[in-house]
Amino acid sequence: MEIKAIKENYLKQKESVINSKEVNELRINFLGKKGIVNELMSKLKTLSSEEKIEFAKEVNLIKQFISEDIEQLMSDIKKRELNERLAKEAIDLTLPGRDYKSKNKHPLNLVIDEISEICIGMGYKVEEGPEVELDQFNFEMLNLPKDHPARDMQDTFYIDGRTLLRTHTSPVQARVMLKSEGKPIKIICPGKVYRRDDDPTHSHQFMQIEGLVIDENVTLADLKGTLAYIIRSLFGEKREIRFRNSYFPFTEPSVEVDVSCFNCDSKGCSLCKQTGWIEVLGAGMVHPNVLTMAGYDTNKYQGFAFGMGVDRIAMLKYGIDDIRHLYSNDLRFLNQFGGNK
Ligand code: FA5
Repeated sequence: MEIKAIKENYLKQKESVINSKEVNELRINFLGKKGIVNELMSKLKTLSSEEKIEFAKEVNLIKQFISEDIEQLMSDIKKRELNERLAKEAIDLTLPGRDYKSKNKHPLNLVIDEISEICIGMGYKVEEGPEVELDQFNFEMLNLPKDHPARDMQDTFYIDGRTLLRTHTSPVQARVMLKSEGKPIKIICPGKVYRRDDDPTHSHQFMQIEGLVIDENVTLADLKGTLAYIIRSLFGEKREIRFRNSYFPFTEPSVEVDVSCFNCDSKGCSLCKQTGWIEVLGAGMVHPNVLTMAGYDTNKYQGFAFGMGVDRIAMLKYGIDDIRHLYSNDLRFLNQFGGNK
């Protein structure tokens, strides 16, 4: 009789249950350790052994009925709750999208695109390399062994004893030479580089474009003609270039390249510091040690390489007086570059 009352009680309580939290409460109330069904068991000891068997059977039946029913109830309610949530979260496809304006290219990218186009027109391929570089490629394979004093020219940020933020794009030379297995190369490599520098014309992060040509019968005259063509395409047909002696461990001979001042037509002004010339890049003939380390036959092949500072070219081209403008993300500055070259 008591068991029948429990079932009725359960069915009555069930009617008012509306969410999964309340289903759980219902479960605990009837099937929990101290729940109504378990409490029935305490009556066992007052019964005779025959009654016990009959009573236990009925208790088990009601337990089974309630637990199956609660499981079904829980599953129905969860389904309903999920449907309600989905209906609430439905995306309104008629809402207007966010206005995303695609703006001008960054001046550094304008310069990289322009130089890349000029070089691709001369048959160069574009290669890239990692910014987190091994000492092996940034220095060793460029004829700068450990403890070489010329490493001081490019002080950098080390990640560990053998890994660093590359100080120039020249390590891409070494990587491409190894990959090319002794065959001719004609590439440019644009990318970010890092040094421990910080003043109006030197940033700790800046960009370079490397150029490398390896083939038979490559001479300094080819280097000069190539650079004159690039510089005139960038700064105008009237520009002259001049080579000055310089030193890079990975080229021999090495040169700094100046362009005749386009601001004053070489008469002397503040831009060229009254000299008539502006320095734009470093270059030279690839050092035989570099070729040999990368597996090239120096009796057959020679090469030239150059590395230009993209920031410097952008500053000259657009009359930017502080390199830090290029990295400050100030829209008043960036919006002045209308995407024109
Ligand atoms: C080099 O980095 C050589 N790897 C270039 C090279 C390549 C020579 C291949 C020979 C053959 P240098 O340290 O001079 O050279 O840097 C080249 C250019 O990067 C400079 O002319 C300058 O325009 C630019 N540059 C150097 N340091 C900075 C800096 N901190 N901020 C902005 N531009 C810089």
